[in-house]
Amino acid sequence: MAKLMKDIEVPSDAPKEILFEKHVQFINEYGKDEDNFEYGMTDYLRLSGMYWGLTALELINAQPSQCKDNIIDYVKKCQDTNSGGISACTGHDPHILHTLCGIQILAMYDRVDAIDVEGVVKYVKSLQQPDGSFSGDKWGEIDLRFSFCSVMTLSLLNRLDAIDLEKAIEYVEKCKNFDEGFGSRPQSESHAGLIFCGVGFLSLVNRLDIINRDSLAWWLCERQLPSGGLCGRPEKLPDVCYSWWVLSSLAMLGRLHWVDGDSLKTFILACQDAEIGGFTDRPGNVPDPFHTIFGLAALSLLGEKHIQQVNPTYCMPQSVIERLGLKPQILT
Ligand code: GRG
Repeated sequence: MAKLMKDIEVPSDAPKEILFEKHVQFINEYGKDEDNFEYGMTDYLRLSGMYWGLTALELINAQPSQCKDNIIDYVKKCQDTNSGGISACTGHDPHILHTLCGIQILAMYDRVDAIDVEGVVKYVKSLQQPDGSFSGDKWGEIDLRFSFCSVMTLSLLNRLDAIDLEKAIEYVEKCKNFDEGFGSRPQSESHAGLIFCGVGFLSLVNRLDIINRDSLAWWLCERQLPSGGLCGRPEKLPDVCYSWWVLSSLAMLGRLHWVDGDSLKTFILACQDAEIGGFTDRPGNVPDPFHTIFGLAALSLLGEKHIQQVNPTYCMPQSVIERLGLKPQILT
């Protein structure tokens, strides 16, 4: 009989509990050695990496080894005084992906006041195009991810009034496909990562009514494979990060219970590195902060009691979202 879907085997000796202490050690050690080759090669991810690692620590109630004032100072140094945008690291061009990460870090530590907020607002506004879409930076690439990041940045700053929201919504609606999924641009293939961006955007602007939620929830829960893991689109392998992109979208749509939480949890736990800590994409691979935050955040959505509650729209601790008085739309 033909094999219907690609999948992997979860090894029987893979971790079955959350290795909290190992993860704290892994994140705090990651990227400490500035003379290391990998450190130099990942400059372009620095601020995103900080958001992933610091949020992961916060969710498991641990402290960063770096002093928080230094972290805030670093974000501040990454703000470009001309455009107002924030870059991945000092000396790089600003980009909306890193602008959002910078603001998420500052919001989490209640220190948005440390930077030029009006500069950030001006930057995000400058990225909006006449058709409502957003470019990632001044070089002009358009992607649904950038619509989501722009709107989330402004929402964290309470400045959604700064852009043409109706046009922005119109563009996001054009990225929705016949299967109710979202692609990176109009007519692009539905992909779970972009679905998170589309659903997240609509949750932020209170317009989840645009989606036929059961059709989309069905597409999303069909991403679960016999191993328990979730993939990002049909015929692809499972990857821990989709535990977040798929599960958070289902949570916003009020359909989290449509996946088998027990087998997903087994898959996520199996993706931990028992020696050095951190999560990998699939069992046995090399861990990194990206898969670590999304593994832990997905476990939080699954109700793991020793992990802080995460907000499915912002991927930040629910306590922070409440402190900021934000109320993204979450269907029940
Ligand atoms: C987390 C608050 C928050 C914001 C982030 C930038 C962004 C907003 C979301 C990105 C969503 C996305 C596109 C995720 C997918 C990442 C990924 C693993 C892409 C790999 O693509 P392929 O085609 O993967 O190599 P598959 O699994 O389809 O083979």
